[in-house]
Amino acid sequence: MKLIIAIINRDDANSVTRALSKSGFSSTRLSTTGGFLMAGNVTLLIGLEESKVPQALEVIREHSHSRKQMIPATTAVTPNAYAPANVEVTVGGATIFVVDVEQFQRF
Ligand code: 2BA
Repeated sequence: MKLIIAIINRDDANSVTRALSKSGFSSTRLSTTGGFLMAGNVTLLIGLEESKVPQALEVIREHSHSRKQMIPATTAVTPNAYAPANVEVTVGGATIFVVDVEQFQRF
């Protein structure tokens, strides 16, 4: 058994969880915050059989979109006085970890 930990954009969360559910995957949704942008995102926990991992990843991929976001260039990041005030970063689609599950119990 595997556990997919998927960090996705808040704006994609409903669409991803609906599509997962429609495809027969259970998921738990956590409200999380990215350590870099300090902006809200959503982390999904999806427990599933190893053989189903590719299918679940495809569903997540289909419904997660990357976005360009402007962030303030702090002096710590760009000490140059002529540096732009904002810097563009590309966020997502989804950041995925697939980990082994040692035991799965439901009481
Ligand atoms: P944040 O940490 O808020 O990062 C948002 C976006 O900012 C990242 O998008 C990346 O484009 C950029 N970024 C992050 N750290 C940076 C740095 N030190 N310098 C320059 N740019 C940086 P994504 O890579 O798509 O990540 C989206 C969210 O996924 C992250 O939000 C974080 O919550 C999570 N994440 C990404 N990589 C992770 C990792 N290795 N471990 C745990 N969580 C991760």
